[in-house]
Amino acid sequence: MTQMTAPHAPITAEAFADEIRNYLLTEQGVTPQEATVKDVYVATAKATRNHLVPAWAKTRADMVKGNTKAVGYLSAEFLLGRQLRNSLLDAGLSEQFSKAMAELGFDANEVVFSEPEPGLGNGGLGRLAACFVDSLASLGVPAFGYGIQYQYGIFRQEFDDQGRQYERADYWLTNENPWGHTDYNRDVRVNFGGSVQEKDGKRVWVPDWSVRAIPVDYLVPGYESGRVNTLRLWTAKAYHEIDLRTFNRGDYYGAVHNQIQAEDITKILYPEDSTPQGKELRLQQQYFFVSASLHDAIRTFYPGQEKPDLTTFPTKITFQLNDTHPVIGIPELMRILMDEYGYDWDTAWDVTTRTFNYTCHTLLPEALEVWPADLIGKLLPRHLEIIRKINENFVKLLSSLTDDQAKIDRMRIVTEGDNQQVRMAYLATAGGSHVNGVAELHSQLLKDVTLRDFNDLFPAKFTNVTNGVTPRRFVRIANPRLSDLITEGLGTDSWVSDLSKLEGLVPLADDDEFVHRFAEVKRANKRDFAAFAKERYGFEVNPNTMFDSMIKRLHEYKRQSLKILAVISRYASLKSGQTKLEDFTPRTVIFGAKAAPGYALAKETIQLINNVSRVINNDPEVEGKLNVLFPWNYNIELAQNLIPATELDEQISQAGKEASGTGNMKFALNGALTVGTLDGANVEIRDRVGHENFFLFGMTVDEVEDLYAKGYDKGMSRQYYESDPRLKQAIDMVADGTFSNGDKSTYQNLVNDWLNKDYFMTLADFRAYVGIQAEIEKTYADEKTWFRKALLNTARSGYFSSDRSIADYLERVWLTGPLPEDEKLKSRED
Ligand code: GPK
Repeated sequence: MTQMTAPHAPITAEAFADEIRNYLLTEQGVTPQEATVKDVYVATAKATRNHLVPAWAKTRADMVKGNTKAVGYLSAEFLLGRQLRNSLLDAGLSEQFSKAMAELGFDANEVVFSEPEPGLGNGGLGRLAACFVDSLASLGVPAFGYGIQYQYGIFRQEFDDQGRQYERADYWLTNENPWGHTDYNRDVRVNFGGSVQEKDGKRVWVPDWSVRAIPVDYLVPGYESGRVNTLRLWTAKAYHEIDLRTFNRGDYYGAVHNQIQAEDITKILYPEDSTPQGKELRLQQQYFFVSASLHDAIRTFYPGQEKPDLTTFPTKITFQLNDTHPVIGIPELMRILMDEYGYDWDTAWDVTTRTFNYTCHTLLPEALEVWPADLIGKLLPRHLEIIRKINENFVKLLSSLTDDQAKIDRMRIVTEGDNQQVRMAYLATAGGSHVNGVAELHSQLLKDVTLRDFNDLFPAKFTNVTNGVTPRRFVRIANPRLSDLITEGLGTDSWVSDLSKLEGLVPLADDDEFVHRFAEVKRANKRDFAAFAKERYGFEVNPNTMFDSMIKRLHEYKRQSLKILAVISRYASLKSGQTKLEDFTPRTVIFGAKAAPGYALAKETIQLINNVSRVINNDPEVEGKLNVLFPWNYNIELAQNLIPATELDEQISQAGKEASGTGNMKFALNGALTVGTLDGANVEIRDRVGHENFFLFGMTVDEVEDLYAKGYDKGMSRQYYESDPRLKQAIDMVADGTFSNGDKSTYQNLVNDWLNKDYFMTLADFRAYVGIQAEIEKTYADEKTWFRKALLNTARSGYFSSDRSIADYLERVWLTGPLPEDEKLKSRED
């Protein structure tokens, strides 16, 4: 990667302060003396954005006039996190910002904190999309992110006095949003409903309602690439907001019915992660943003052309389907090509299959979306016809490839019989060029299990791209102390754009002085976190304890219950004197997790964690030794504060269930050691950081399969409960009311599940987990050894940069690259 400058002439802090004053006055209408922190945030955001706009316009122009195929990343979620620090970094204005705030008399951090966090995603999948657009821009690849600007993002989580989760709406857009530019002049009509009619031998869709899709553009600056891409998030508006005749009759609600129906489409993010509900509004959302995006791409790449040659479309842009959510784009592009531009089926199919690629993010069958054919037919009748024809042709193709009728039946895109279903993962696999999983193990299991039949017949479609995370947000910005130390150790800060350079730190693991300073960074970050936790949550945190974190969505397969049972067991043994207080490594155990609002067992687990925390934290016998924290509303901000302070990271999913994980990468980069199973990207992290620097435990995928074959989930878990006294004691404490003021019914569902089903084998892995924790404590007792291992985790995790993931996609899937350098330099001169 070449070293590039920021996309603008650098300015002084004084000049930047002047620009901010100017925005305050001309747009907010306040003097610096009158301005509040929020005013200053908005003005600073606008001034920063302004510096990026020329490179943004240039990047778009170069993309349209050049010959470099662009990437369209279609995703229902982009979990961005706050924008200010990142935009300042990429605009080369970070230092000017600090000084300008001092000059204006404002606290820089307070200004940063006053930005509401855009939570337009549920978890890993949405955050990955945000990392990927950052890396695309940083590599100089022309790209659009396409998605939805939800008016309400992921819910705000709060806990009631019983420790139960409740959800509040996330009002992130109630104040001025300086980052999003609403482009009313580039709207797109999106149609729904109606029927298909025959006209002059052609099938014609006659929809019965439509919605106006309006783009809201976010700038996606690259780090030192001189490029700024676009994240285009659509918002829905009605064409006719009010029906005056109805209003005049006195029916005020009826008069705005149209508006409500239209605007509901982008009202709220569905909060289910990995277990979507097949709701009609969700299908409306999917079609809405995908249809608008495809039309937008055609308009962008064939400007002003009445009859564009769309057979060249796959040379202009390649679309990545981020999971099954945008897969309706396949029949939509077919429809656009045939019905709007007059191409025949075969040409349309050829173009479509060369345009799309599909990333699968799961192995859980319930996360692979399936839509009732009736529902698609009601909302998108023409698309259902097209899907049926795709299915018919696909079955014909299969028949020419195999005689195995059972296999052909298994592979149908549309199921047969009553209640026909459309399997979106199969549609994506049949209708795109490539299919990839998100870690090596995951991609292998996709080929061997989930999409096995497809791999048998179309092996060339399948590939792997291991996930990655952006080092800008998750190291450079989140962990400035570590960043400075790395830069010092390497003698350059080029690692921020080429993370493989971290490897150069490996020899420093034998330099006691450097390891000591690495440890000092961690300790300072722990003190910072303790202060943050005190201020934000009112928690008392002892920074002289081991920080042990588990942050991720609450899901049975991720096994927060394994962690909490081990904590309970440890607590019990401290109380009974089985573990001597003086032999014990004091720990602060930190959980962060949201549960889908309708996921009962997950919510019960949250309640249990909160009450275990309450009991342990109020027990003077273990004070200063064991502390359990559950900061509510886990989000990007909390991640950025906690990850740099964490020493032990928990990645303890049942083997074969976590597709990749990305938190695991963020922790390793920030010098935490992982305790984990052989699952997802844990496998690759362990191979890279060294097996001796990773705490492995638990069953493997094969062992899990063998245990299912023996009938584990049909009642075998009880044997584990009966035969392990520590496990039995922990579960009994949950059942007997220790964590519910004596009430035995509070955790009844959880206890029942553990003893009778335990599908994800928490009980079967308990012994191994408790065993590895003892080993962890032994290692932690020797500080030098621990931090040497931690440093090696940082040094050897450079591979997990999302820049590397994007480079892999470019080579294996998208078959394109950065805009040419000379084009950029030339265009910057003219
Ligand atoms: C997978 F299927 C899904 C989903 O609906 N949401 C989601 O966040 C996650 N994911 C996987 O669970 C993680 O293992 C993976 O790292 C992440 O997607 C990104 O690929």
